[in-house]
Amino acid sequence: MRSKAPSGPRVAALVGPYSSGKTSLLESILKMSGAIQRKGTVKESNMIGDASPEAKARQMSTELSVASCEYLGESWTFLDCPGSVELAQDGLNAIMVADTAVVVCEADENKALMVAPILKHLNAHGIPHILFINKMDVSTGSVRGTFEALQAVAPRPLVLREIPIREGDDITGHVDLVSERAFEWQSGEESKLIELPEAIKDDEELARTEMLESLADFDDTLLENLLEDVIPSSEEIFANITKDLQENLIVPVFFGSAEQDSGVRRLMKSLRHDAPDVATTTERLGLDGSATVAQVFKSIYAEHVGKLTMARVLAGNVSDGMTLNGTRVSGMNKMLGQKIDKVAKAGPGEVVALGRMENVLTGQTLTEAEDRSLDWPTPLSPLFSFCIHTSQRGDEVKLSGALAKVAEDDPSLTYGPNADTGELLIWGQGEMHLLTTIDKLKNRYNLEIDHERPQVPYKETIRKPISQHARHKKQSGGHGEFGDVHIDIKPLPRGSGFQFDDVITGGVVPKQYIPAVESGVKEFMARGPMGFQVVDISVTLTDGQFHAVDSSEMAFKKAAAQAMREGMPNCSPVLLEPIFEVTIALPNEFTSNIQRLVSGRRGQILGFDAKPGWEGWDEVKVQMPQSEMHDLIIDLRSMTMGVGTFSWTFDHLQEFSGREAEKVVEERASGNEAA
Ligand SMILES: Nc1nc2c(ncn2[C@@H]2O[C@H](COP(=O)(O)OP(=O)(O)O)[C@@H](O)[C@H]2O)c(=O)[nH]1
Ligand SMILES: [Mg+2]
Repeated sequence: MRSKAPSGPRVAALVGPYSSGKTSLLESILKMSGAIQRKGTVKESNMIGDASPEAKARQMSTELSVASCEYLGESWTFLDCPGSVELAQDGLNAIMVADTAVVVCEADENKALMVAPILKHLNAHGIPHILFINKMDVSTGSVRGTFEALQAVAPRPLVLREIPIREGDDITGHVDLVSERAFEWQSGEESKLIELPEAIKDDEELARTEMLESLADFDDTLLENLLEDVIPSSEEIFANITKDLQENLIVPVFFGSAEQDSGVRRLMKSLRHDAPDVATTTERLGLDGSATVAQVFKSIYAEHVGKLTMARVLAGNVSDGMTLNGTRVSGMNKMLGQKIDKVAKAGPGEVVALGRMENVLTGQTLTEAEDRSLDWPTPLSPLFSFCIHTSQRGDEVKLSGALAKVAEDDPSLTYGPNADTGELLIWGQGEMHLLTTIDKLKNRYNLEIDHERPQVPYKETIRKPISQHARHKKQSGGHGEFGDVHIDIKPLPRGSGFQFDDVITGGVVPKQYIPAVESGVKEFMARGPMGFQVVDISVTLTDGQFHAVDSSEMAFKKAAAQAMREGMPNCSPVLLEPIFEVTIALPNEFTSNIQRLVSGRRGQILGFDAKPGWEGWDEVKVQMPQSEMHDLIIDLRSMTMGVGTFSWTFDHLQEFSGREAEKVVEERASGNEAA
């Protein structure tokens, strides 16, 4: 039953945790549709979606891949999103242009939490989605248990569409709860219609009632019927499911095995009947739909081809030679994994790769004339960093060019020099994300990159004031050098920076030399007695002497630096370390464990609250030294099944003493000797 035919090709994003079987599901679909002849396996590393050298090296998807096919005369494009939390950005972007998302997960109650973040994101953007519980051929977990565990973390009501038929521990087929027809799975083939097994009739009835009750929450007629014990027709139920999915009211749940091709046809049929089309999606995105509009969801720099801009046409037609956002479209392609086919024109619903749109960025909306921008997710905040450098001298310029391109491909990657340490830093979502990035720089730009843990930009200050006298005097043949200064060095409150003034009267230090005194002081402050930049002090020039012939700016500068060098060690110098304010987001069942994580890293909890819009999640506000944050995300993830995350800002500098601080100073000193 279908109320109206879908307009144009449809797009489904395959999302879900790492290794749940998204790429395998894509292969199964492509094979079923005839788009590919044979399935590769992840181990063979010739999966349609995992062809880049970085993906092959890791035997996992490291980037979004795009594949199109025809199924029963209708056109589909699948966006296979990498599942790793560290590579989540591509998926968050891809769901924005999809009509539906298929959330692939495993039949394991204990892993349900890993599905929570993507469900929250889909719900937040109102994107219709279906759940596919995969790996039923090997899983020991129950469909029912998994369903309940998923419901506990899902913002929308889940509706189980089928129940399993079991033989011992194995699942051999399913019963469709709408049509009440039973099917036996045949590996690689279409399932066989069988008699509904007597043994599961009761279960089936119970599950069906439950499904109908869920649907009745969104339909008054259905509710009335149920209350009066009127059994609705299959047509009526199907129509309800279609409407409820399209309006993102419910999440239908299917199960199967991507590897055995079981339940995949069932899933495709459901997509075919229930997934919204591009017109519905265009409406959801708030477009009126007459002029040409295409949304860019990914940019790829590919060897030999240059830059490819992946866009979905939402309205109108995009054709080769057309000018979009001021740039001429030069070459249009459709993609099947690595295979690229040239096309001249693409209509509403289609996904195309546009050539040489150099100035167009991921997230931009392409139009011919008007300036438009659709709702687009903000890039994930940086969580982990490395300091990088090229091993080849002279490659620095090449590196910054390559980084610009890689970062354009991947908005969750940022880079730039650290103002305090001068190191070139790359920031991303975790160690694997950054190592993949370094691989890309090597594989695609031929750059050999070394990486290490970034330095912490410690500073230092003083706790005691002092008055210091210094005289710089040199007699060397003709002109000598003479400068004599008295300075007061005083500590200032945190965050004051540096102040310089003078109380010179009677010209004991001539006016023209006073700025030289200040610059001598400043020069010294770049590296205090502990080896770090000095902050939060004031220096006052109180007295001095000059010589009519031998005094010069240079002489006074040297005298001032000498006064600092001699005086500062007696001012009770102390190290300052940067303290960040960190907001940790995590499922509230883990909140009580945060104390241990935070206190183990010299941090302090400021408070916690429910995370707005994320039911069941907390936000914990914490202050923590920057030096303890390098691998915070690693521990946080291992404590929260990979889903915890945080954001941070610099808060203040704080005195740092004791054994740990001494070690920092020692390391700094020995590092200098080596340099
Ligand atoms: N037994 C079984 N293994 C599966 C199934 N689907 C995927 N796998 C395996 O699970 C692993 C991860 O699959 P993959 O498709 O790469 O997961 P992705 O990270 O979600 O793309 C691979 O070793 C697959 O062979 C399935 O239905 N049954
Ligand atoms: Mg994959």
